[in-house]
Amino acid sequence: MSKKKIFSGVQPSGNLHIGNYLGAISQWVDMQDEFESIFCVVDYHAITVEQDPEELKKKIIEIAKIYLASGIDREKSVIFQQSSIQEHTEFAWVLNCTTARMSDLNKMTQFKDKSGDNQENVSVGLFDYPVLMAADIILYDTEVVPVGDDQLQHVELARDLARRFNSRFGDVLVIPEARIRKEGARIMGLDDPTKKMSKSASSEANFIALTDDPAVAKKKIMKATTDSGAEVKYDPEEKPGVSNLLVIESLLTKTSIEDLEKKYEGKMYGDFKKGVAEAVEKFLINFQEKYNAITDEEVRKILDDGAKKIKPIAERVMGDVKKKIGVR
Ligand code: AQP
Repeated sequence: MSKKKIFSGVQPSGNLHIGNYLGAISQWVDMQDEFESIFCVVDYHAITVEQDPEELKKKIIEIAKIYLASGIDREKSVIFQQSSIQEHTEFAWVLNCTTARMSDLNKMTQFKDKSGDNQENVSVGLFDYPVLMAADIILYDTEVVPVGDDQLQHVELARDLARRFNSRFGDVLVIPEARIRKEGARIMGLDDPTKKMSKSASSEANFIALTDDPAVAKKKIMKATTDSGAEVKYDPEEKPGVSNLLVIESLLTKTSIEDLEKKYEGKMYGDFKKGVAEAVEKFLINFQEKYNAITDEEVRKILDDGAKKIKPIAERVMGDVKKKIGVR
């Protein structure tokens, strides 16, 4: 039996954080044996907000290095850069015209969050981003999309657009579904555990970047907002700060939350944070050792080889789409 196909990606913008790693990338690593895996550096998503061109170029390489240092194996999985395959934007245009509606995009909570009070002045691309994401996914006959839970609404839209296309033009597109982690699907901000950890957060105290100096990261954990009371107990409603730190340590050390609660029984928050900080420090030292061992040249070749390998799938699906809509 052939393996099911997964597709996912990260934008080369801002500093990738342990939320991106625990919610998305580490899940991909665990899935790459069971699935035929495609992982994309989604650079055309990054330009929905202003980017410095030189910085963007560096970030694209950085993201691919992060995939590799996290354990994505180039022999098992394809890694490539979105803009290398023109069918992504071509397909997004077709979906824009044939299946996506203004009412779909008006519902997107991420657009509301990212545009804030400035909706009239943000780029059209930021509004249309979920359609490009749908094109990215559907273009490779993707069946499963492993993401953090902030992307669930966008994957649902991809499902709807594929279904609508099929019902109007005939069955040609595969309908994808999201795969969300049970724990870690939403790592919260260290400075405010009621909101998700975010690369575009206004304060660096919000996140642990994968490129943070381990000593600095340790301090960020020690300063993380905790809750009233003294018990180290997993209770996201009553104790969002403590619960978030428990999830981080649990996933980084592959220890159950229950075992961690036992480890910290009768201990103070200070001891607990020290334990989490040490786990984060150890993880970062190990991760960065692997990251620093990869050269830019190696990464460029991996991205280019990856694009060559999967271009035929994109061409076939886009060819079918063109025939169905009558342009070919
Ligand atoms: N806090 C999080 N917890 C768990 N998963 C998360 N992801 C993002 N934040 C968390 C997941 O990381 C993947 C890549 O995200 P992206 O590059 O598309 O960026 P994003 O979803 O817009 O979130 P970011 O990284 O925090 O950026 P900003 O600040 O721009 O919103 C996705 O699978 C996402 O779910």
